[in-house]
Parts: sequence; C-alpha cells; structure tokens
Amino acid sequence: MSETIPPPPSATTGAHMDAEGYAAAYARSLDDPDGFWREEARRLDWVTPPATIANWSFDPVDIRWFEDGVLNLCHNCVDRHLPARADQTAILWEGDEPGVVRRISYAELHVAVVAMALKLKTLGVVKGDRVTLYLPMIPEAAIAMLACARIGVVHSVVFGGFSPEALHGRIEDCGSRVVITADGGMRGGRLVPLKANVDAALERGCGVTSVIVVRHLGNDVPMAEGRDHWADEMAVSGDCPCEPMGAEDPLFILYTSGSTGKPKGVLHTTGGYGVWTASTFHHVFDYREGEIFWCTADVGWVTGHSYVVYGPLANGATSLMFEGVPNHPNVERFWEMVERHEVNIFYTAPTAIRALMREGDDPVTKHDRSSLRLLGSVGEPINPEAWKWYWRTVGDERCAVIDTWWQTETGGVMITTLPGAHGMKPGSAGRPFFGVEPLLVDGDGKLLEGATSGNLCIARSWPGQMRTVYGDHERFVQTYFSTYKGLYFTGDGCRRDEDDYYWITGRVDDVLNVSGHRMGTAEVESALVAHPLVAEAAVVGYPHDIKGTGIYAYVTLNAGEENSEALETELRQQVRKEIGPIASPDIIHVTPALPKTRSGKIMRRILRKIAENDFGSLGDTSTLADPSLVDSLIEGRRNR
Ligand code: 6R9
Repeated sequence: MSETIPPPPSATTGAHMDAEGYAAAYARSLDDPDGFWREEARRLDWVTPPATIANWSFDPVDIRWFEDGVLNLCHNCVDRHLPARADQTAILWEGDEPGVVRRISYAELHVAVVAMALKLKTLGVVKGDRVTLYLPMIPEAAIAMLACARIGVVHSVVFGGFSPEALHGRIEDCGSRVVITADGGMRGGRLVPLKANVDAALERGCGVTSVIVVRHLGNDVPMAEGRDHWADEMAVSGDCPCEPMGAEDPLFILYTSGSTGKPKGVLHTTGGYGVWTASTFHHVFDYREGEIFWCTADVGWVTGHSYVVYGPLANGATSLMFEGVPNHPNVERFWEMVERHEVNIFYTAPTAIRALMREGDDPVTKHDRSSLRLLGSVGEPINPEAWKWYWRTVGDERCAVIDTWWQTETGGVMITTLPGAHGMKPGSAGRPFFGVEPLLVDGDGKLLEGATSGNLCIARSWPGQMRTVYGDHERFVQTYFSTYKGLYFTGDGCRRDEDDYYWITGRVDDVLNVSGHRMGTAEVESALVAHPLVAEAAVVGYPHDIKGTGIYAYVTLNAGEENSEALETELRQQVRKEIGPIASPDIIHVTPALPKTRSGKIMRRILRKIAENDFGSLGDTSTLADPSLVDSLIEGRRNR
C-alpha cells in the first residue's frame, strides 16, 4: 500500500468540494455529460448559450463542444469583471530585478487590451488571421493574447527561448503576417535579444508585413521602415467591441514537439478551452475570491496560457506574472516573492523544486510563507523526495500539495487530487478530473483492468481537448487516434494503484521531457545532422538529477573526421541555433557507428540502456549487424 497523506485543514476548511462531492460530480460527469457541462459552461458569459453540448467521435475523428454557442473569451477574462472588479489587480507583475513591480487593475487591463486590439486592426488583421507573439514574461504578453481573442485573431505564442530558426518555422507554418515582440527581455540578469531574433527569423523570408515592438527595456533596436512599429507610437482611439465567436472558432495555436517530424501546431477552440480552463482553475486550485495566484510557467508554454492568463482571469483572480528565474539574484527569489506579494496559491514545476531543494531549507524558511494555502506541481513526474520537501519545507505540512497531469493537447488539468476531497500520495498525480475517463491498455491495445501498468489513453472527449493539428488534420488523427482505435493516446506510460490513483511513469514514445519542456528526439537529431561533419545522430533520454531527463546524443562523423572538444562545442551551438538552448545535449557521445539491425534500423532500446548506465539488461543483441559495437559503446559511456 502506498502512503496516503490526508488533506490538511487549510484545504478542507471552506473547500468547494469534499470527497462525497467529488464522487457525485465525477459520476454525473460521466453519466450525464451534457447536463454536467451545460452547467459548468455557465462559468462563462455567452452571447448565445449553447443548446448542443457534446458532439464528438474518435472514429472518425471529429470533436465539437458547445458548437452552437457564441461567446468571446476576452470579454470573459476582462470586460465582464467591470465595473465590479475595476480596481482589483488582474495582473501583478514582478520583473527580473527584485521588487520591480507593476499592478494592472481589471480596468487598466481593459484599456490596454482594447488599445492593442485596435493596433492589430490598424495593420489590417481580421478575424481568423494568425498573429505570432514572441515576448518576454511581461503583462503585454497577456494583453496581446487577450487582444487577439477580442477580435477573433488566432494567437500563436512562441517561447522567447526559441531560436530565430525555430521562430521562423512556427511563423511560416501558421502563415502569420504580423508578429508582436519586444525590444528585449531579461532573464536572470541576461538580456534576451527578442527583436534581433525576430529580424533574423524574418530575413529567412516569410509573409510577415508588420512587427509591433513593445518597449520594455528601452534599449536601441534597429527598426525596419514600414515594417516595424513601436507599440507606444501607434496612435489609436475609440472602442473595440468583442467579436462574437462561435464556440468552435479557433482561439490559439501552440507548437509542441512530437515523436516525429516538425513541431505540431496544436489548435484549441474558444468554447471548449474556455470552459475547461475556467472550470479546472476553479476546482483544481479550489480558488477562493481575492486570492493571489502564482503560476511560474512562461506564457510560451501551455501552462502559461491556461494558468497565467485564461483560467485565472476568467475567474476574476489576481494572477502573478514573473519575468525572471528562480535563482536570480539568488535561490531565495521564489520565497522572497511569496512573502512580498502574500501569494496564496503557488504552482511550479518539479525541476524547479528539485533545483531549490538542493540549496537546503534555509533560503525557504527565512521567508514568511504563512500566506500560502496550496502548492501545485506540473510538467513532469514529481519524485516522492521532491514532493515531500515541497510539502514539509515549503508548505510546513500545512498546505495541500497537488500534482497535476495534463498536456498541451488537453488544454488543462486532467488528473489531480482535489485539495479538499482527496488524500495525497507523494509521486502520484491522483484521480481523474470531471469528464475524464482514463484507460490503461497494453501494447496491443488490450484493455487492462484494476491495479496495473500500461499506456495511458482517454476513452472519451472532454471540452478542453485540442481539435486538430493546424493545417494537417491527418497528422492529428495519426498521432493520437491511430495507435488504439477509438481512444485518445497520450504518449505516457502509467500505473493505476489499488485506490484508483494514477502514477505517470513518463513518455513511452520518442518525446523527451527535459526540465518540463517537451523535446522530440527527431528534432534534436535533425539539428545535429545539419552540421557538415556529422553523418548520423541518435538522441535518447537518461535520468538527470535536476532536469528529470537529460539529452544524450550519439553521433557518428563523416569518414576521416575526428572528434574534438571544439567539435562538441560546435555541435551544442548547432542545436542552440536550430532549436534553442533548452535542446542543447547534456552528453555528446561520438562513436564510430550506431547499433543497427541487419535491415538498418537504429536499435534505440540499446542506446537508451547504455545512456542510462544500465548495461546488465541490454536484451537480445544478436540481431545487431555488428554485436561487438556494444562493448565499445559501453566503454564510451563509462568514460563520460
Ligand atoms: C502541462 C504540460 C506534457 C507531458 C505529458 C507528460 C508530462 C506533465 C505531468 C507530467 C507526470 C505530471 N507531464 N505533467 N508527467 N506528472 N504532473 O506540461 O504540457 O508541455 O505538453 O507536456 O509532460 O509526459 O505527456 P506539455
């Protein structure tokens, strides 16, 4: 039996839902989904409330929710909170430098969003167009997203850590004609040259005609005449009403890595995503009026979309947005900010928890954390040791800890413990959210019952589900619905225990989760082989203390070329250039050859085992074209 920690009084007192409440609501969400989601949809204001609720099929794949409803998510996140919340802080921002703070009230947010929407209109952007956002973690990122939503423009946010090449690919794929960026960003005291990166991306040619540049750092950046516009110099006036949107009209595209090919443009639509983020924010964080909510994710990732912007603002919360990093200027930064802003709910990633745990308890305990009520985790499995440190040291065994499993594709939280309803098991994500029906299947798709391990699938659609891969519906069908017919396949492995708690064990496909960031091994490989001296590359993951998974790259060179330290540096630079620093390999292992079957397939299973330092269970190597290669690979691994 695994250890279960009952929810502390801070979680149960005043909770919106207890154990019986969850059981009843969960049962109803499966027995009467239309009734359940019709009610949950009332969390949002609709121009026309939906008459039809669920209308979906996984075979053939066609997913619709609330399809005849009409609404606008900017209205739901901003306008409808006026005048009641006019003076309440909507976005509380702290810059990279400690104590540099901006407070944007709901009234001010409204003014700023209207202005940005009008600027987009001035540039000829109309409903249905795509606009790419490449911004630091500043309020203008949320403002630009909401401005797009206001006028029916589909935003595509690209994480500021991606390189010009990666940005270019994402601009081209969705055909944006307008990019919104900033003169630069600051992270950990270092300048991120966002505008220069946009210039470099656009040099490669694409249909971008206008760039809006937000003045943030005040540094000089070259401005292309006729193309680039300082946001604060674009004169606009007047009102900009919210565009009435069909529930199934696209809201945003967000690129994410898969096991093959280029990153996919995950497309979310207005009604379903809106209801899902509003509902999960309310229930999962058991959000209470007036609380300060801090999600540390960057808006370049889905967690930032759903729980820095849409979920909190749809609930009229105060969302804390942080430009910097947890270890600048020192490792007290998070806790110092919790104290300064009296944060009530704190939501971060295991990689940050593990890194801060290494610094000991002092940096945490010297700060007043009595405001904290709830601690959340997202992005990768949280190991029990990190969970317990979070629970004991950060939360003083007073705050419930919730792990939340979900994906870019799912729009919001899918598996978690509800703070007031469930006991917590360190290392387990918990129980399914309303409407979520998880299934475990074996490699052949056979349904596995009871306490067991298998591949995690979801049996039925939920409102926050992605609708398609932008521009490639067939890829959507292939990636998620072809492995197990009639089921959504998550790509994750999972164990279900005797209490029906789910324990995510990690990806079972060729996707790596490095510090909570998704990376396709194929993407890193294609960046490596783009180097003129590289013949072949095979990338696998291996356990890494802080990052969870590290990137291990096996590389073969062209005939006659020799390995050197300089070459390894060049290869890392190559990957940073093609993708960005987050994809830089931790270990580069130059080898004379890669293990292949006689038919020429790279035997990744063996490469994975060797990278994991697990030499005892390499399995059957007799099908290898050159079995002696294994010894030299092991030797090479031992030397690293
Ligand atoms: C929200 C987000 C999705 C992948 C997912 C899984 C891993 C996320 C997790 C978790 C274990 C958790 N993952 N949360 N694994 N426990 N609480 O991270 O989306 O970037 O698309 O990543 O991350 O492997 O499939 P995304």
